[in-house]
Amino acid sequence: MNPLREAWAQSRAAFGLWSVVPGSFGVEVLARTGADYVCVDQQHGVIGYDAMVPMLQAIEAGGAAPITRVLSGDPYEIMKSLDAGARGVIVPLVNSAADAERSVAACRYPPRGTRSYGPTRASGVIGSSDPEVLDAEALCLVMVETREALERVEEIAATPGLDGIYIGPTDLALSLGLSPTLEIREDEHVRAIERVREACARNGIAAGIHSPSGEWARRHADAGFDMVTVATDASLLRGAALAELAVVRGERAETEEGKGYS
Ligand code: 3PY
Ligand code: MG
Repeated sequence: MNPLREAWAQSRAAFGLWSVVPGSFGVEVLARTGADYVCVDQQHGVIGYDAMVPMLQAIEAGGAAPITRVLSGDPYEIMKSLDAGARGVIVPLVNSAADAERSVAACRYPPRGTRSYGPTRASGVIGSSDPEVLDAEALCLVMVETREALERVEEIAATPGLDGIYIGPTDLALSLGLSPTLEIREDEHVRAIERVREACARNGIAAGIHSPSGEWARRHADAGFDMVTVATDASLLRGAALAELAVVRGERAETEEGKGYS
């Protein structure tokens, strides 16, 4: 069973980690922490397709669900990531129900969708080459992270076959004319995030969100989010390195408050 789906089957929020640093060992370490999922970020991570494949293998071996944020909504990128054994995709910058439908279609074989048949690694990972089983296993999440998407979030959330919406708080803040941050403090940012969560709840799909820390992740889970990314490998490395350097130098550790994106 995929631990991300298992969390949802148990009606609890799934907690995950995010990787922007290439290399299989780092994500294997993350996957062995008991995180429900580890996401390989092909959009903003410094990670290409060839680097991603062994990362998916290491995450699966480490016991977390390997998912990936694809570079774009290009259906061929979505299909290629699923063929490589990603248990799900997160598609950035989806601004309409038509965009969401196209992403869902890329995750499903005909007659349900447009995915081309060739589950090269996926059939081994999932243990079946049956198109219906592969369809049922592939999670499709789209990102709402612009004003345009927010205004149409009720239609996007109603897209048939969509498994969930994942919020990118930083892009959403920028698009709303606010400073780019993962910390949800401004009223307009707070209202926007709640509107997306409610649209997901009304349509019975997962509401996911990116967060900068365990503290923010806890708040999102308490607010009813079903999928919360707790931290990225780069921010964890930087935070731990700064903390230890501060100790050896007898300085106060730099606060991570307001660290913005990563
Ligand atoms: C955002 O905050 O915009 C994201 O895409 C998070 O990675
Ligand atoms: Mg974004």
